[in-house]
Amino acid sequence: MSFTVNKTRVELVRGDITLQDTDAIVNAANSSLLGGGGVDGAIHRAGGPRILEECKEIRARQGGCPTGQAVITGGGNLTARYVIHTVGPVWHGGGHNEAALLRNAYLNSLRLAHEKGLTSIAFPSISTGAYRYPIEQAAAIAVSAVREHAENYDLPRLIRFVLFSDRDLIVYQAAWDAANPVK
Ligand code: AR6
Repeated sequence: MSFTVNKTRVELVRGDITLQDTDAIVNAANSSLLGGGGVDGAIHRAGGPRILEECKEIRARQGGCPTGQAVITGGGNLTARYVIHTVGPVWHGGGHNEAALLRNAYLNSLRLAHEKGLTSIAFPSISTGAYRYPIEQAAAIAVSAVREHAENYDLPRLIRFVLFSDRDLIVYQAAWDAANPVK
């Protein structure tokens, strides 16, 4: 599925984020920036040790990455030239500012891509794995943050959601449809 918002194409696909040919891929990292499981582990495995070295340099400078913020490194051995590491919230029931923090994770990643002049970026489903954010709610936040960025900025020109399962893809497609009813 793909859609156009202003000058940006938004795509929803099933796939593996480590294989994307976009300028940047986004990592669902943790505040330590030292790696982990899930998509974080897959990106560091596929990208090689250079990415972790850069994460450690950022840690030394700013002491990690707070929830909702984002930092950028090179892409190491990946096809993507950059990895944007963002930290989504852990789900604690919804009363701990989770929605705003998740929205910030998307918007701050897009802001970094815009500042770097990147033309394309791929996102995984942030916070919906180990961090247990209910995917229907997370998808609604993700698609509205992406739409908001695309309405206000011309870069990146391509924003791709890369969902890891058919079910996740269906949930994101439904969220997009719900947020963008056919007029
Ligand atoms: N490509 C695309 N999506 C993937 C891939 C992949 N290769 N691998 C997993 N996913 P998670 P979180 C999906 O747990 O919830 C890490 O340990 C997965 O199916 O990776 O934000 C970090 O270090 C799920 O839908 O991220 C943190 O400690 C989605 O990616 C913590 O997990 C996110 O799942 C972050 O948890």
